[in-house]
Amino acid sequence: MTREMRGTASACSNIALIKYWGKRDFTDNIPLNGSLSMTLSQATTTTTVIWDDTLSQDEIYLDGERVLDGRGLRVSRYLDRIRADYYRMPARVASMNSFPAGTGIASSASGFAALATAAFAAMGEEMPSDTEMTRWARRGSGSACRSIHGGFVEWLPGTSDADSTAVQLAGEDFWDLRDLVVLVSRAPKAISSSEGHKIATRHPFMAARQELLPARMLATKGAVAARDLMTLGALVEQEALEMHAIMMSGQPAALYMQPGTLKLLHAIRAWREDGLPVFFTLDAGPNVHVLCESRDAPEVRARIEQLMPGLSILENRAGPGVRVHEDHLL
Ligand code: 2P0
Repeated sequence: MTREMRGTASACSNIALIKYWGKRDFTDNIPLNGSLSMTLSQATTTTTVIWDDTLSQDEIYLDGERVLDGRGLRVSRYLDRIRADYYRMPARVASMNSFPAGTGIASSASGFAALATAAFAAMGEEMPSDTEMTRWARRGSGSACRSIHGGFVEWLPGTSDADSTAVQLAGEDFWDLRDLVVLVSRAPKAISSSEGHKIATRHPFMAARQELLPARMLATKGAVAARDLMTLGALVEQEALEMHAIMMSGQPAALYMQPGTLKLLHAIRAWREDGLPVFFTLDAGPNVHVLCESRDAPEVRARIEQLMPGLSILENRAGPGVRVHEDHLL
């Protein structure tokens, strides 16, 4: 009897409202603190995995191209961890992003959530629980554990591989919040996220940040539960700027913001003074995530286009969790 050894999954990226920046453990991606995210509907990775014992080594394709560099190695190393517990055979892996690579949208979050899920789906056995899948995704890339779930998600930091998992706080239909990702710059990052985590972990401000975070997390969860954008937005802006303060003052320093980033942050604050409820957050890069209610999204988009003509804007609502399906790439 032949067995289907092929599986495909799609996962959305996510934007952290409370950030993961600094790790307790670098092998299993155990964070220093909990984080909270919104899953992004328009930033999807689809991945197919085929376990195939006729191959002599893994074959990895990203966006249609065979990759033989560090990105492929990272996928193979990850598959080694699954192979250590399950099938010991090579795999053919193909992955496609719905958003262009190098835009600064976190493709490792959607990428490892989709890869982990596709790898297990390809085994043709009963899937591990969602909680177990958040663990598998996290081992690939920390923020990927939050992309297993849709809507609004909390990563409970735990202290070890056993208890660091992500849980859904609210589904994608709970609140029609919008995140307009404004692609301010496509320049490659000078300091990678993995390097950034190391620098942050040894940063002298980190101890103070850890003291502040429990209260901020509680307030942020309360604001999401109440669908209270004014409270949420204030917390989220403070959080984003605090993370960038640590990035900018680290050794070495990471200056992710570009002139366009600051121009937009100032404009968002001015629009708010004008009565438009709009807020920002930032990732480890120059692009701005502009948060607003769905009813204000057309006005916010028009103002961004007027201020900075020609920039791409990716408008997200809260997206779904990872899905297994039959639309295979291979
Ligand atoms: C986050 N970021 O919470 C934070 C905010 C970027 C800024 O998680 O080393 O790619 O793969 O666990 O998940 C980016 O770091 O790091 C990130 P690894 P990851 O979304």
